[in-house]
This record gives sequence, C-alpha cells and structure tokens, in this order.
Amino acid sequence: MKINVPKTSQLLDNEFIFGVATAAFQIEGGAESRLPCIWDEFCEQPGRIKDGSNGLVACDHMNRWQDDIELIASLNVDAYRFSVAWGRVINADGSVNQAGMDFYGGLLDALNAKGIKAFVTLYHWDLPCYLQQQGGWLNRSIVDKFRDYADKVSKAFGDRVYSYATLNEPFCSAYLGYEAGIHAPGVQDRQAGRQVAHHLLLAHGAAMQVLQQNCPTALNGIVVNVSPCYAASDTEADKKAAQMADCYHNQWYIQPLLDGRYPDLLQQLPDAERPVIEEGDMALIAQPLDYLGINYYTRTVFAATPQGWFRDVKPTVPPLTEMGWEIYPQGLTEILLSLHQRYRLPPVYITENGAAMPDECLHGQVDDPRRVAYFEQHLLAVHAAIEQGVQIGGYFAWSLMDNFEWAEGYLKRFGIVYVDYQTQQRTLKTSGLALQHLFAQKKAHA
Ligand code: NCW
Repeated sequence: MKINVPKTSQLLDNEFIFGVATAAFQIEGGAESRLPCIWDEFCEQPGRIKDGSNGLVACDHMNRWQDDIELIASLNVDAYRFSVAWGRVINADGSVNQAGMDFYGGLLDALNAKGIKAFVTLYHWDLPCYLQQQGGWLNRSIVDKFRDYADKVSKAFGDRVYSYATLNEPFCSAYLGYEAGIHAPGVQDRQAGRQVAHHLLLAHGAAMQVLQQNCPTALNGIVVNVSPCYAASDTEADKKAAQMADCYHNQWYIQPLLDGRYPDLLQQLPDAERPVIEEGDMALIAQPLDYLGINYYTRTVFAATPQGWFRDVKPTVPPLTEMGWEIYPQGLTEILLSLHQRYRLPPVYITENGAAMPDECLHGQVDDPRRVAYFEQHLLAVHAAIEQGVQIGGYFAWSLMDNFEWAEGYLKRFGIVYVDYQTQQRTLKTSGLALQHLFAQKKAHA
C-alpha cells in the first residue's frame, strides 16, 4: 500500500522534515535507573489504568535503543522526536545524574551519526515524585525547578539537538491530570487545573529563555494539542458551548503563548476558579517561539449544559479509531487555517498525528490499511493548509512503535511498528512500510 501526495506538494521539498515520535515513559522502561514519577504512582492505584499495567518495562527501549535507532533509520526519516525523563537525568537534590545524561548522549550521538535530526521534548508528563510531594505543578516554585532542569539538559546536550520542545500538550497535564482526573495525578478540581496550566505556561517561558541562551541555533518552542470544537446542533446555545470549549481547551494555551493573554472566558470563571496570575507572568509566558508544535488527532463536539457551560458529546458515527476518536482529517486543515488567521504564527510543525487501530500480527505481518488511509488523508490536510498559506516545516507520525498508552495501558496501539510485549519483537506494519516508502520518495525528490 502506498501513501500518495501530489508530486508538486511542498511535503516532498528538501526542507520539509518527516519524522516519527515517542515519549520516555511510554517506551523506555528501565525504571530502576531513574527516579519514580507521578505515572509510576498512578499505575499503582487500582482502576487507574485499564489493563492494570505500568511503565516499568514498556518497550524496553533502555536496553534496545541501538536496535531501535537502526529501525528509525530504516524508515528514511529526517528526524526523531523523543522526550527526556526528568527523573533519569536530575537527582532529587538537583544534581545531574551523569549515567542518565550519558544514555541520552549516546542516543543523540547515534542519531547525529546517521544524519537524523533530534527533536527533544523536555516534559512529556513524567514529573518525578519528589517534586509532586512538594506540590508538583501546583507549587509555583516548580517554575525554577523546570528552568534549572532545562538549563542542565541543554548544556549537557550542546549542539547535538536540532530542536527543543519545553512541554508536550500542557492541556493533558493540566486538564486531564487535574480537572478530568483521568491522567496522573488524578485530581478533579477546576481551580487546581487552571493553576497548573498557568504554572506549566510559566515554566515553558522560563525554559525558553534558558534554551535561547544556551542553544541559540536550535529550533526552540512548545508542543500543544489542538482539536477544533464543533457544536452538537445549530442552536445558539450549542454554538456558544463549542466556542467556550475552544477557548477553554485550545486557546487557553495558545493565546497566552502568542498574544500574552488568556481568552476572555477567564473573566467568566468564578473568582475561586481563576488562577493566581502575578505581575510579569504573561510577558514571561509570551517568549518569542522559533516554532509551534501542533498535535492533531480528531475534532471534538460540544453541547450546552443547563448551567451555561459545555459538555463533550462522544462520537458514535464511524469512522472512529480504537480510542473512540472520530477520523476527521479536514479538521486539521481547518484548525491550522483558523490559527493562521487569528495569530501571527511562528513556523508550525505537526509534531504528532496518528491513530490507534486493532492491530494483529499474523505470520509476521501487520496489515493496517485504515492507518495507511489515516496518514494519507491527514498528510493531504497538511498539504491543503500549506497551499493556503500556513508555514509548516514538518510532520511526525505518532508513534514509532506501540507503547504504554497512559490510562489505556497497552491496549491501544498507535505504532507504525508492532510491538509483541512478550518477546519485545518489533514488526513494521503496513503503515510503517507505506511511510518508509513516502519518506524515501521525499529524499529522492530532494
Ligand atoms: S492521550 C493523548 N495522546 C496520545 C499519547 O500517546 C501521547 O503521548 C500524547 O502526546 C497520543 O498523542 C497524545 N492525547 C490526549 C488528547 C486529548 C483527548 C481527551 C480529550 C477530552 C476532552
């Protein structure tokens, strides 16, 4: 199976970056050589993870990273996006864990030797427990801790990193972790969620300053998840609900970054639910960005509640992925264009896009035509956005391989490589082969 994009498409230009992405907790394992994090604790709580699993071994990437890099290189990618586990490189007293730094150093050296650009995410949700015990993202002092972590990592990695992202999807850390309570640390408290969001954004700003100082030639930015919000019906109430949801879930993170202010919806929150914002905070958050990373998976639909708020309406009409997420590629073009019209956007990178599917490995083959179609449709959606003037520098498939899918455990497979968790054997899926071919085509074209 092939993924077809127009021959003239800028996706096939030399400068366009194709890559695959992962995150530390989801693939690394090797828990004994890092500090425990909030997800280790969360996994120990009964009922939190659908299959009762944890990230102690995951894809055993800590022991298999050299083979995994060969696998990545075989895909013909330009770049590999991965995250650093904070508790692997920094000890509880704030000093550097040299063995941990060396692990990532080896990874970076191997990638550089193969001419693969390293896109490093500093925080993909795995806050060390000792920091959580001090209040975690609810304690404003986390900003200084994160600044220091960014400083130590960027000094150790030097010029081996092509691009840094401070945070991955702050919405998930704040909303899913502190309001919906379905991600670690599993809190359900709106004020806490808004305060955590504010501290995450501040930590981003503080780390950006450090990154621009230490690595002025790297592409430094942040990764946010966006989902265009649709109204469940044509009623004014539902349309307003969708707008509010957009402000609360999407613009809440993007507007402070790009405009230095929160959406007006902030004013509508009761006093007790508003975050504490100090003088100078918004300026720190709105540091100039070299790029904005966008993760896109689906659209979301909202209806009004009798209290004048919004509630999400779960999709029931196919096509849905295994996550129950609607397959809605045009939403990617739409959200990119709406952001382009609304803000002065820095260059955009699609830092994640992909789908969980019910994959099976039969006779050494994993046939996933629906994922192939998903990638093709979403790449065409990116192409359409480029045609309409959005500057997009690259696209990363989520994920390199099946992995620990947070609250879903190992039940949901997002990989373009199948992982047999009994044997840790990796098998390239049909989608992996299709992307491998497309990426080779781009290289030949360039
Ligand atoms: S859960 C999630 N993901 C998946 C995860 O594997 C990855 O680490 C993340 O970067 C795939 O990509 C991201 N994102 C959560 C999206 C929000 C869904 C819930 C919305 C409820 C209103």
